[in-house]
Amino acid sequence: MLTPRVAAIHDLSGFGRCSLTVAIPILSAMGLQCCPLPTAFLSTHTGGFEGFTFLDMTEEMPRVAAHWKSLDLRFQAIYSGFLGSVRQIDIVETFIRQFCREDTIVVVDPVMGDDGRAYRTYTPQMCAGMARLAELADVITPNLTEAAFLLNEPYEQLPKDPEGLREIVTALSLQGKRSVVLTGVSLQAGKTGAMCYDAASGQIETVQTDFVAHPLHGTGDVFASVLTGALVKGDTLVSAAGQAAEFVRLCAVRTVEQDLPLREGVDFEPLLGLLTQDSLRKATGAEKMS
Ligand code: PXL
Repeated sequence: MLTPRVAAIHDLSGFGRCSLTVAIPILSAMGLQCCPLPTAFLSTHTGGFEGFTFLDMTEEMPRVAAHWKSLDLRFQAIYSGFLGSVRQIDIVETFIRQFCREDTIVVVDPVMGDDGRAYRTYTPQMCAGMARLAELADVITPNLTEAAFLLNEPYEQLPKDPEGLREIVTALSLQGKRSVVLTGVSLQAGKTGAMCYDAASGQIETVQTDFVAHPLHGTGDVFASVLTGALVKGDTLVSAAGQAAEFVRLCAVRTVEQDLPLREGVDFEPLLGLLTQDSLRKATGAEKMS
């Protein structure tokens, strides 16, 4: 069997472990070929570092897509995240339309912000565009801040109770058209996880693991990368979310135990072997709650 391919459309931040520096090793460890289409090259990510450089790759992206098309490249998944400009939203939309085939899984991580605030380079126009782009997705992976942006509701007013959260994931599914994995959901003290609306079954299930620490940078990217890899390997949405939540928990534990600077991202590299050996798939330890 050919090694499945994932087109990964994210920024490349040289330091700080997020986006492509997370997606490439994780997808590779899971036995998948990651083909990066960088949206920007930054010296570091934008959360917690001053004076970062930012090289916008908008002009280059359609050229890369055109070359890949001329080579008739096919992807089993298209996985997008942090975008560098408003124009990139149209470019990624076109990319999805050009490369999406019957069996292609489109995962849009609508990266826009955290803790109720947009990231520094995200304008309201970009957030509106991100919502449009997310309409093309089979699966979206917003955190609660991004859910508020997608639904155009104030973050502070989002419900925190299980019934209210179920209404949010249902609304985000666009009448069951796409699957939703809402991250940062806690239904129990000391736990955190993700509420999943599976468009294939219409079911809502929540995976929970022990809460470790917040804020940890780049955990959304680690989560979405493991989730994407597991979906490409044929796992169900809930199983994929369970593996992703458990991997993030293990990375968070290592990071906190070593007292590492939080802005440097989670210490995931020593744990990549778990993904290669499929250990998390066999025993995720993630609890399922309906
Ligand atoms: O982890 C999300 C992310 C991705 N890429 C860049 C970021 C952030 C969050 O701050 O700054 C460049």
